[in-house]
Amino acid sequence: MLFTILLTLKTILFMNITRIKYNKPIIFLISTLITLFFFTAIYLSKIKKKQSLAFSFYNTVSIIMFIDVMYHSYFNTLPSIKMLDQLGQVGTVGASVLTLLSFEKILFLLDIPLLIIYSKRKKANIRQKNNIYNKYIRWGIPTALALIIVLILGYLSSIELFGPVTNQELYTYHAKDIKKAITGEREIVEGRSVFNQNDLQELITRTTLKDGKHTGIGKGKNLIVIQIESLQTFPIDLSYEGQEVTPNLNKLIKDKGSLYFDNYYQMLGRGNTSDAEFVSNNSLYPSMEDPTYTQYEQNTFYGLPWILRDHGYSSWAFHGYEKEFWNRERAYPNQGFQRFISQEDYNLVETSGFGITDGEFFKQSIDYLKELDSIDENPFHAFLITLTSHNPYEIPENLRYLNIKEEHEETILGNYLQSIHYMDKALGDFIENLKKEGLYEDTVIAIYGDHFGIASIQDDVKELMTDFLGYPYDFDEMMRIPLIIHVPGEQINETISTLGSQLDFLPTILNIMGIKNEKGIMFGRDLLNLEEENYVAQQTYMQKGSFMKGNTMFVISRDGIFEHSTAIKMDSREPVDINSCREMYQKVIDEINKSDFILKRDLMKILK
Ligand code: GP9
Ligand code: MN
Repeated sequence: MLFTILLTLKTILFMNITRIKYNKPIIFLISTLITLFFFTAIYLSKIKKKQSLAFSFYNTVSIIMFIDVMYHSYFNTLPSIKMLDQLGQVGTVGASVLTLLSFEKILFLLDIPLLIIYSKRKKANIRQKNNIYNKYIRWGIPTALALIIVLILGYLSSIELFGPVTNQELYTYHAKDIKKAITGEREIVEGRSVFNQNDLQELITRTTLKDGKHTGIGKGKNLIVIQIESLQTFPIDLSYEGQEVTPNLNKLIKDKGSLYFDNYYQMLGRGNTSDAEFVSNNSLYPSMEDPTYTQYEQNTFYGLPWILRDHGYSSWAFHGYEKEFWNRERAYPNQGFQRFISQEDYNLVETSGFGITDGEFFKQSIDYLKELDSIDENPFHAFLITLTSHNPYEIPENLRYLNIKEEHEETILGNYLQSIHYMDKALGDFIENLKKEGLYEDTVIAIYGDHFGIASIQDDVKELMTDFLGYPYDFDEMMRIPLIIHVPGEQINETISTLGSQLDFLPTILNIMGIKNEKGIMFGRDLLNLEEENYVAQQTYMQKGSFMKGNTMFVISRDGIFEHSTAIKMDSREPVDINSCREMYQKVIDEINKSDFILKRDLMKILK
């Protein structure tokens, strides 16, 4: 009885933390009936170790709830069993995971030690009593409960609420997810309804860039792309207690030859940093099933490294962490990188968090860049991925140059600004070194953030950020990242506020480099020569079907019901009539499905 009561209380807590909004009573009823089903099946049975079994069940469900709420507070969705593959990575991000802990989440586990004692006593009692129930009770009660559950689920199906309810209810969500993992069932229906000859034609037309604004200003130059860990837009040009947080980035943005995209967004699937890389280099949507670098490691691709190589470039990737992480080492050859300079190629003289500091990473990369440059007379492409400004942003004392206000000390915001400031310094030194080594004048430099650093999901963090910024810290501000493209020697300087995302990086940079993508296809658009209004279709944090377009942000409801969704004007935060979003909602789902279809069928193999 005690386990049933406690698990019911935990169900209420679980529903609260995961912010279930619609169909609450029915979700609660299903969870409670399933809990009752398991406990009655155990306690009324003939098995001897009833108490141990009931306790194991209780613990398992408590642990699953705990994992779910932890995951939910970062990703705004429930985890999939398939993520067990990535369990090895939890050790690496352990410090980041700790920042998500809160008292209410610990409650899911807190009672277990006390219950161990209680359970031992109870076991003794049960042995004494050794209740044996007649078979009508033994079988009848659990069967009746199972029947009620099946009837409710059947009824929900008939009123089209099966999906919305089971996407949120603890037991049925995981049961569905496990079934999917076992049967290998995939999200989209493959076939002509998803992708036909017309779609292919439309994509080829989209991919065929026309000459226009700034086309070819970087032609024949080297290209260094720097993907910065957790860099959002809000620290750019931010004065914190009279100190510039990113003086070097600010200077670069103001320099002649710079284009600054200030309405640019992350675009991630299950692979976080590695998806930022994948999407930016390939202009395809990331997978939501597994990290794209793992799921499609063997696929054929025709992204930035390959396209540049077809124009004589040599293309290397640089990252200071273990080469196996995010499956980079195995995925990079098919991405087109000819060499991967990873942790083992650096001297770890100074470390922070994951490993080598950005300062050392950039410094030691210079020699490798010289080697890359000396391969032949042709230009090179280098893709550098930084590391130090990674969650939880606790960098060593001697790398903290920013004076943090007392109230922000040891908060996620204070630590974040500190580590971004450090990264900016390392980056500034790197640019100076490029100049010294004669690698600057002939090189286009593109810099962007991989994804947000501060999540807006947890209420306390959201409040801290809203207070700090003076405007609501919602998904739009959270996922906004800067993109800077700098072409030395050019007289231009512009801030481009066209809406875009990492999906648009490839077409945009190809326009700058004056190179056409003749073999592949791209889902993004050249942000400098866009004729129609662009849109951004997210799948993480905001779920599939959500989008930003113009000034509108449409967020699909977690239960997947269109009518429960919300839409606002991003500038005034005023509500928008969701009916005006229906067409776009369908369109973004179709777009993502098409991209998914291309990955699933490995279509690039045929096209390339
Ligand atoms: C690891 C680094 C961090 O190599 O890129 O990845 P993240 O945890 O941000 O996805
Ligand atoms: Mn990252």
